[in-house]
Order: sequence, then C-alpha cells, then structure tokens
Amino acid sequence: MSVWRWDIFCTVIDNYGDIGVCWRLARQLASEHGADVRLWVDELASHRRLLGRDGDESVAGVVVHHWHPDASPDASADVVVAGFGCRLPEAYVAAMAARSQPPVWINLEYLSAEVWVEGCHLLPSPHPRLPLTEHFYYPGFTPKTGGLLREAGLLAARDAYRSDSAAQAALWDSLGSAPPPPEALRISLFAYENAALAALLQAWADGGREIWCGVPEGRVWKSVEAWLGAPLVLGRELRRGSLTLAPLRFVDQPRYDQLLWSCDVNFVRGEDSFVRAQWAGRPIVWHIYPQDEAAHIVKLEAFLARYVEGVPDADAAVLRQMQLAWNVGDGIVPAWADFVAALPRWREHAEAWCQQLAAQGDLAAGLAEFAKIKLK
Ligand code: TRH
Repeated sequence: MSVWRWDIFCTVIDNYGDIGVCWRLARQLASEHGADVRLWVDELASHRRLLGRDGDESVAGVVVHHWHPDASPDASADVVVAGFGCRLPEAYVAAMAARSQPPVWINLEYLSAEVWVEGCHLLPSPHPRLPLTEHFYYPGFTPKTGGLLREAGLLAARDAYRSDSAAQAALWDSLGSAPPPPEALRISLFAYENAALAALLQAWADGGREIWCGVPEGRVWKSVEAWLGAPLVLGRELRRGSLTLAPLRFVDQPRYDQLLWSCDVNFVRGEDSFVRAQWAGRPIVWHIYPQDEAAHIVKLEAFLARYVEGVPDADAAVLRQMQLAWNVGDGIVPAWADFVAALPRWREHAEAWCQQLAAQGDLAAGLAEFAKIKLK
C-alpha cells in the first residue's frame, strides 16, 4: 500500500466543531488508512482542549502544526483537505500547482441533511488560473453523500464499554463526578446559551421523576448558574427537587463518547457531538448551530425529515415539537412531557437509526478511496 501524504487545514471559527471534525478525520486516516497526515490548525488552544492535555499534540501518523502566516507548509502533500472551505495560503496553492502530478484537493464541507447535498457532493471546481481542481466533499446521511465519520470498531467499543463496570467507573472519575444513581434518568447537556433552558430545568426539578443531568464545562454553564442562583463547581453536585445537576470536566473526545454511551438522552450541539450521539444509539436533542435568517431551522427540519422516516405521524410530531422548542425557545415544558413519555420508543428508534447509518460507508474511508482513485 502506498503511503500518501495528507495535509488537512483547519481554521477555528468558534467553538470546537471545526477542529473536532478535522482532528477526528486526521486520526482515522492515519490509523485506518495508513496515511501520513499533517494537521494545520490556526488555534492550538481548542485542539488541546479536545486532546485533554498540553504538550505533545502529535499521535501516531498525525503531526499537528500551528498554522499562521509565518508557518505554513512549503511543499504540497499528495492529498490536501481544506476543512470547511478554509482558504489555503497562496504560496501553498502555488506549490500544489508546481507538482508533476497535481494533488487531490478536497473542500470538506459542513454536514447537512438537505436534499441538494447529494447533487453537490464531489462536484469539481477548476482553479481559474492554475492546473488544479478542487472537489467538494459533503458529509451526509445517505449513500450518495460522503457519509459520517465513524471509526472501525466504534460500535463494538461502545457495546463493550456498556458491559465494563471498571471502564464506567474510570469515566466518572475523569469527569470529576460520582456515578449517577441507577434509578435516575441520565441526561448529558451540551448546548449553547438556550432560551428554553430555565423552563426545562424547572420542569425536571418539579417533575417527580429522578433526573441526573451532567453538564460539561462550557457556554451553557452561565445559563445553568443563572437558573440555579449558584455557581457550578467541578465535583460538586447540586440538587433541586427531583433533579441532580452534575458539573462535568471537559474531557477528550474518546471519553466524551463514553459519556454519550452512558446516558439515556443526550443534548448535543453543532456537528460533531450531534454525530457522535447518533452512534450512541440513544435519543438525542439537537441544539443546532444558529445561523443568520434562521437558515439552521431549514437544516434542522431536513434532518428531522430523514430521522423520522417510517415513524408514526403522532410520534414524529412529538419529536419535531421537542427539537423545535429547544431551538426556538417556546413550548419546552409540554414538548418535554410528550417526548419523555415516548422515550422507550425513541430509544428503539435511535438504535435502529444508528444501525441504518452504520450500514453505509464512513467518511474517512470514502475520502481515502476517492484520493486513491484520483492518484492512480
Ligand atoms: O463546538 P461546537 O458548537 O462546534 C460548532 C459546530 O461544529 C458548527 O457547525 C460550526 O459551524 C461551529 O462550531 C463553528 O459543537 P460540536 O460540533 O459538537 O463540537 C464539539 C466538539 O467537542 C466535539 O468534537 C466533541 C468535543 N467534546 C469533547 O471532546 N469533550 C467534551 O467534554 C465535550 C463536551 C465535547
């Protein structure tokens, strides 16, 4: 097998999704496809957060570089991935054009379930001046798209974790939390600032059903603290009525997966946690990344349309109502009541959806195959 050199470029717009996806992709290309990968990121702090440590950023097969105007690569790799349309340095593009065989140039796009994605996936875009062609690569939920990131053995690792009490104890330890009480409904809450949050927390506190809610450190803490009237402190659980709130340490990506695998409902956001929660095979509530002119609601509806295919209309309406209430801010209390009443069905559905997605090719394998064909 030839060892292809890959350069992946990532600019961190905000939050962790851009680097989260690029870092996961880089690792998988190296570990499963024998690629020699350089990951160029313009902000190392976000990457370190996902890595869970300071210091050496590189792992087997992936060397992480801080990408800034004075430090961008001089020689072009065989395959060049521009994460989410980020602009490559002019000198680097010139180096790409100077190669005897042009590199495979891919623009990895954001995930969307919208129908048009299938038509745009793999479309070529010739450079206006240079002998180079960029290809648009769209992640997605159908075989006509680039698919989703899913490491080989991910679902087997998930199932093994679920029957490994020592691994579970290690997770709670690393999150800085006691294990949730066995009788509680376990919820993980990863979200942006959210107008529906206070009403939902109040409903959980008043509802009488034991709820444990783990809240990873981040933007939503402020809103939780405002509702509590008290600061969140790692390692210190707070109790309100039937709700236990557990502040959680921000952990590395593999451990965040384990948190998702441990919960009955996962509130997730953006792109990467949203996908990982689907691999957990458990019900999700998605806080989509807000965009101007409510473009995100169109994306949310497109996902829901796919997700509820084949589900009876009444259940589909309940799911839609819950996701819209969480994203728009109105009607969360009745929406939650209906959603939680149907939870056993959503659990079955989430596992079936996960299996349906897992039957399709994964994003890294598709990219590696595309590059191989082009480089022949
Ligand atoms: O951080 P995000 O809101 O990222 C967003 C989206 O990607 C959005 O589409 C994009 O436009 C915007 O960034 C710029 O949410 P996301 O995508 O879920 O990324 C979070 C990452 O953080 C994901 O890789 C999971 C990871 N994570 C951990 O590694 N440990 C943790 O403890 C937690 C809570 C998350």
